[in-house]
Amino acid sequence: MPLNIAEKIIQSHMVYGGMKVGEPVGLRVDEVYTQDATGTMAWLQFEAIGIDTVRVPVAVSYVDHNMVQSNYMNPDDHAFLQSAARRFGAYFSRPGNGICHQVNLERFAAPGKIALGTDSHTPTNGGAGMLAIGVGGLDAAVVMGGAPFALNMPMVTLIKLSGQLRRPYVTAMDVILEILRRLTVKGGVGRIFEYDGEGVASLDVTERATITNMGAELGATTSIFPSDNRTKEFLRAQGREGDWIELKADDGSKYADIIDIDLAAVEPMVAKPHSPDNVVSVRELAGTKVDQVCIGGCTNSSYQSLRAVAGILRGKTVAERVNLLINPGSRQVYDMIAGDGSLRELAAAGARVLESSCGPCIGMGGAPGSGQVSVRTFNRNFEGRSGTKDAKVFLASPITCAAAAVAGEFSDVLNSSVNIPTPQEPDKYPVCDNMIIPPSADKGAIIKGPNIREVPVKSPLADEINAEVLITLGDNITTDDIMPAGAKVLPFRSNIPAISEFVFSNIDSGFVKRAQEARPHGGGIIIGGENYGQGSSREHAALAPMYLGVQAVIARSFARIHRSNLINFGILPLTFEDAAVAAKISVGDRLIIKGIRDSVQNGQPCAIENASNGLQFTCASNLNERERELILIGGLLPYTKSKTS
Ligand code: MIC
Ligand code: SF4
Repeated sequence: MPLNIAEKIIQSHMVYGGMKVGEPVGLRVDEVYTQDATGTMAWLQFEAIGIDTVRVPVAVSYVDHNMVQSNYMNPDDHAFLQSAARRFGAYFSRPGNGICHQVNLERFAAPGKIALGTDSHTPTNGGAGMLAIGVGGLDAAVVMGGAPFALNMPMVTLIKLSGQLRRPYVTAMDVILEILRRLTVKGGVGRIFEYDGEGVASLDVTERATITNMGAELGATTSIFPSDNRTKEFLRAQGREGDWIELKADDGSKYADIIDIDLAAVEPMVAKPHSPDNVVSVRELAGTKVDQVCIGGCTNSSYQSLRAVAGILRGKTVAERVNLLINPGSRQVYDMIAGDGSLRELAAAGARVLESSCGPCIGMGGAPGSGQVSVRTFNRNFEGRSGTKDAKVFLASPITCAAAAVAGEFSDVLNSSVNIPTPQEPDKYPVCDNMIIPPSADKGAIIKGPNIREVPVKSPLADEINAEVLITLGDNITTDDIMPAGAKVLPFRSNIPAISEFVFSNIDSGFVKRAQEARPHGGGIIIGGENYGQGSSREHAALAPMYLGVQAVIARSFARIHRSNLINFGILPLTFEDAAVAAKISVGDRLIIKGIRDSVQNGQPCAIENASNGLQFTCASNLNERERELILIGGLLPYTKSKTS
């Protein structure tokens, strides 16, 4: 049977199951990587499982998210991660080496292989033909312990690229923004996007990676490009030609559907506040004043991008009203812009060049001022994520951003006289892995600072839930809404009791108090809309509510990673069979779900009574066999321990 690329990789890694859409499939994984903000939990969980050494061919622990070190907590986390990598046999990418996805693309991504990463933008590696999937920390820990990765087989959608980009004005960022405009933030749920068509050859690996990176904003399981001569050139330039294999879909392979994109017709695009799918052409915004510009992040910080930005800024000064911040994606990129004079051009123009880390993208510094307009090459512009609640954050290409930095306003770059060099892909990247510490035979002790606390574990599912509705929400609630990040909250990622004080704090300051009061009286229930939990992989958005006594989330639909995280921590994700009943549920109502263990076990709908108004309704649990076991026993950690003991 002819297979597409995703099916080829899945078939060659299949441990159990099949490739029937929606059915469970277990996969052997070639690489697992973590980053610091999700990694401390992942490595604590790995430790709790009680296995000596990672059982995947490659495990890498990156430090890139929280590098501000405003007190002991953050460097303590780094020390813990370094000691855990040494103890358990993982590579350790030291702070300063760069953003996990960019560094992984440079140094580890390999076509035809499977990677899991504890970050939703892991699909960046799909630019090099790797099937790379974002997961919660506990999923990663269990796979590092030797278990297959459990996934429900996604549909595969073909995105067929024709034509060529109108370079240098139109970039890969504009392509993915155009796709987001068409498909929205829920358009990719349950799907893998596979790219093909004659336009593919015109994109280099870093451009492809921009597109697969931001496929996460579509809610997709992952996105992947073929592995062709461009992939080979990239790997050769990284000194890793040996990792190359050719990868293309068989003639006659099937897809769930096909989307056509003519690259020549793509215009410079911008996502307006506060969602990555709120996309318009930059033309429509020409003249809108800009106060801050941020360039970098894991979406658009390759050497080629920064070289183009330096070209635009050459000999100019950043507009008086604008603050320009730049995070080179990796130390390799930093090295290159330093070597070719770009760094000097950027600094001379007034750019504030920061370290190779996530920085302003996750609100770790670089917050805009009150009500300011910030335009960023990043992938998310959720309300408040920048650290400033009333800031208006736009997402755009490095070209659009650099032009805005100089002009102090958006401009129609396509029809402007902006002079932009078209940087060529380097023949050879400066490879130096001295910031990556390889696994060593000398294991050493694990170092845990006082802010690093044990992972809380839930008790098995009770037969009855009798809990209070804590919050009712609309569609597309993000994990940033549930569990904010940023400079104030991120330092508590290793301390669940402390971080739980911030659950929903950006959208409902009374939530935590209500949850704490409800906890001794049966706990709480969250009512969501469509695509509940979109965005990041942070399992804290499940773990902290679990710690606060949340028993179930009832929504119209869930984002993939968050749904898995809820199940992993024993929180029941239920979907309304009749969505209209949601309007009859209010904060403070008591919901009673009787005989719930039986309903879950038998895959039956759960009958729910709203004791506050007598409303009776049903919800589906839609759990597969493994997920039922997880929910019944209280989550993935007790489940894994029960299997290994
Ligand atoms: C993000 O971009 O939201 C993050 C921060 O990288 C998250 C991970 C996290 O919350 O630590 C993600 O994308 O998964
Ligand atoms: Fe870091 Fe932002 Fe990328 Fe998340 S999206 S990994 S915070 S740069």
